[in-house]
Amino acid sequence: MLDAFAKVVSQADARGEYLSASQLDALSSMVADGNKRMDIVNRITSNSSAIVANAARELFAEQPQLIAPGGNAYTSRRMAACLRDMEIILRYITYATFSGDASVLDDRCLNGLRETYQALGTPGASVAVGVKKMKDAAIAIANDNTGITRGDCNSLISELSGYFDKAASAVA
Ligand code: PEB
Repeated sequence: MLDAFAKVVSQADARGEYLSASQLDALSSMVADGNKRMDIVNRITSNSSAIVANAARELFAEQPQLIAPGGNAYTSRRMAACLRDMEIILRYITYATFSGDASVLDDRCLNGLRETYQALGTPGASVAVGVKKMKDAAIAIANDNTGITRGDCNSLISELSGYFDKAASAVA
């Protein structure tokens, strides 16, 4: 598990070189945008229950077979497992966003997840739809500039969006 700083250090060390100017520039802009990054993580974290519940509700409205008798989220036990899975994925996305690096998401959440769903008979494509719905909600919350001065969050939003895309394509 790496963060953006440890990643660059390990890459430089593997080549036996000092940190390059472009690496320092990239990290320097990460530091400069640090408050925005923390704000995004904080907003998603404090709205996580609503993000998960709304995404699941929309998923089940679009794919009612999941909650019909025999469906993959039918019975409270499976419904609870499904909501829990979405919560886990969102939580690891907040860790990756905080770290500025996908490795925590990859190593501790996505690695082997497709195979797990195949073994369970859980439809990964439906999980991916749920992740996409969490993405839309999280981006709207992260981008909400009500009551604050609008700054440039484009690169942070595209980084965030990349973590959701990575999670969705890891299971679809
Ligand atoms: C991954 N999910 C499930 C299981 C595991 C995971 C390991 C089996 C063990 C259990 O039931 O607890 N666990 C989860 C995860 C990590 C982890 C992401 C990462 C660290 O440790 N059912 C649906 C939807 C979808 C869903 C499409 C969006 O209809 C999920 C939610 N996951 C789902 C369901 C089960 C499950 C288990 C329903 C239970 C499957 C079953 O027992 O039939």
